Amino acid sequence: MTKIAKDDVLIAIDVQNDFIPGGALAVAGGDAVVPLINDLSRRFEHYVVTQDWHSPRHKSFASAHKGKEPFETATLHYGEQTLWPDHCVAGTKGAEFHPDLDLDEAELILRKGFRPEIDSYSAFYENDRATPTGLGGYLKERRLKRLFLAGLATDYCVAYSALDAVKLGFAVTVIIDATRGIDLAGSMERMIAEMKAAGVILADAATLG
Ligand code: VGL
Ligand code: ZN
Repeated sequence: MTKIAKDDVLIAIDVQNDFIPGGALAVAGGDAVVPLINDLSRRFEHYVVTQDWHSPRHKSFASAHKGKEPFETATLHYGEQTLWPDHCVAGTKGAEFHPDLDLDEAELILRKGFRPEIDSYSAFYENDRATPTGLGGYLKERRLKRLFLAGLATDYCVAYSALDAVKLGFAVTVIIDATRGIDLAGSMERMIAEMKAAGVILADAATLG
């Protein structure tokens, strides 16, 4: 058991309609994380949520690249980028949070990926690995040190956020049964291994009390 402390933070990553079965970039079982996260949100003193929030014709969309299909890659100004189906376009239904996600306890809603030329998997840095979102500063200024991550997708936005958080000096747990992955070309196994190697703790929700 891990005891939840007063200055621990729950961060729910991208629990949005487009990542739920039926959505534009559906993650299998994505809706199963919602009740777990709702329950956790009431047990943590601090609760932050992120929202993937793209401009139409965002450069991470295959549709913005002539002749490209979703899940292929392209070279953008910061390097290689996986191309996705159009998803989480600002102001659309798909970008909204899952209707059952309880946001009453959320103290911050952080949007990311809104710059048309840069994607942002991580809640801390965009995919150029240099542009900060401000979340690291927010948490540090508030002296919050232990982060517990849940949400979608395990192998993209959750994993990139966890790895960046470790680099920023936070103690990081991924609540693994409150996440679901995309699993593109072995990404699930690879990112779980990377998280473990970086010192990220993987724990089930039932072990937090
Ligand atoms: C995500 C791919 C593209 C995620 C967001 O939330 O994991 N993955 N945009
Ligand atoms: Zn996205």
